[in-house]
Amino acid sequence: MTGRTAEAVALDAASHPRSRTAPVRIVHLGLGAFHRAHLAWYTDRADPAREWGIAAFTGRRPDAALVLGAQDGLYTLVERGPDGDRFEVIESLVEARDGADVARLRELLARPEVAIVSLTITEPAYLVTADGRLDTGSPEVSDDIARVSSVLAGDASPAPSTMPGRLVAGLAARRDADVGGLSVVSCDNLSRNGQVTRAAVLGMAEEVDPDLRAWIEREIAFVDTSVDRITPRTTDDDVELVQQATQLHDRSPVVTEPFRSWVLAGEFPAGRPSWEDAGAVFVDDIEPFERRKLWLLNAAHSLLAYSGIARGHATVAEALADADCARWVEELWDEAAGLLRDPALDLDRYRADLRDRFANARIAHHLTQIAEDGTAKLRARAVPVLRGEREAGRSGAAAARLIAAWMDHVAGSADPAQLPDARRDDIADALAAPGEERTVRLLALLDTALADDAEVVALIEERSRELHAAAGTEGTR
Ligand code: CS2
Repeated sequence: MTGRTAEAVALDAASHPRSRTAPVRIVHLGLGAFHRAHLAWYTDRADPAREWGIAAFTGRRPDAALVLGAQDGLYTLVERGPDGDRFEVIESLVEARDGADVARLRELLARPEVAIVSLTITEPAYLVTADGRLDTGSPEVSDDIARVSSVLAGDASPAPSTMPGRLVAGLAARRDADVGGLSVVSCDNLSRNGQVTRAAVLGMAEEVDPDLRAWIEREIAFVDTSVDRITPRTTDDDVELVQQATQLHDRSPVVTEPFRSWVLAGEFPAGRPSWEDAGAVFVDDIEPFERRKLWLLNAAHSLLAYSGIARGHATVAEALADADCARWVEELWDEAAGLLRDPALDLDRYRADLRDRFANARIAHHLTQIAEDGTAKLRARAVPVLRGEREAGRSGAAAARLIAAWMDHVAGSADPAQLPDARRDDIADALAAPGEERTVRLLALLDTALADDAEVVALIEERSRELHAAAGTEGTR
């Protein structure tokens, strides 16, 4: 490690003895930075008695388990405000595993004290169709149906590789152990994320064992949540900075903003940490909160990403400082606000906070990271606003601009077959179509009803011309 000072010692249980190591009661899928800045932070803060340990399984990056395992699950959370950094060692993560270790997942879920399975697996990993059913047409899903069936028949390998596959294999072990239900808590940016998880899991269970499906329907609670904390990927510079500041050599710190929010709706039949002590809010109806978050924060992020990259910007703060991008964000927020009528949402305040959060230039939130997985993200962030506007008899021009910016972004890719998007092959096929047909086919990846509407297609093409005129570039579509 470059610049490692002589005094720095490795961060682990020896250099940072915990008052007590919590027993595993939460199993998490998707060991990324966001989880470590969010649910793991809330749990650490809400559970001073150390009764709720998290065993986390990796998703896209299996090496994260090795790095964190070597540190006994400990890591530094850097809270980066506009004026400075705060460092804190998080203790709630007590086990880190490769996501492919489904045998360990099954072992843990069969324990009565395990009460929660939480998820941060990214939007496309739910593998549901636009109408909300398990996408059995996807090769990943059909391979996993076969794999889960063999796990249920007693064959340990090959292990399932998808979330629905792994979770159903784990829940089958819990049913067989007869230790009662638990809660599944999705923490991804999807509308009704708990219900989407439920559909994916029930769909998989139905394919492999209809009795298991009935058991899951009876015993497992799927909790809807709205999650928020801006957390870019960790860089080598962050590792260096933590070492300089703490004299601890932490190979996997997480940098996040001071702001955090977590709204949950659902049941916890086997118990939960008192997350409300750390500021989480439990509500009966998640919808207004999730809409505010997805349509204001996340939609603006995607707009800044696609329009900002096209205009040569690298980070959210840089794009927001561009007067055109900032105006487009405000117009998008005006449309979303017109669809969010509940005064309790306090949208003026929410928007003011977002402007400050996005402008925090000390958080280098890279637009290329936000630009990933556009199809799954825009389905939740742009489509409902555009549909809502059309249903209200308005044009939806600002939401259409966001979709146009995404289309221009994918059309500008040197090799669409390499795009960081689960639907890259379909995008590449759509881009091969000529003229307007291209717009229709790209739009159909987001929403088929909108793609059938000639006025919407024309509106998106007009917005694309406007984006190019503003950037002084030629359209490629
Ligand atoms: C971002 C989110 O990458 C993205 O798509 O919009 O990760 C965003 O930073 C979080 O939802 C903030 O809570």
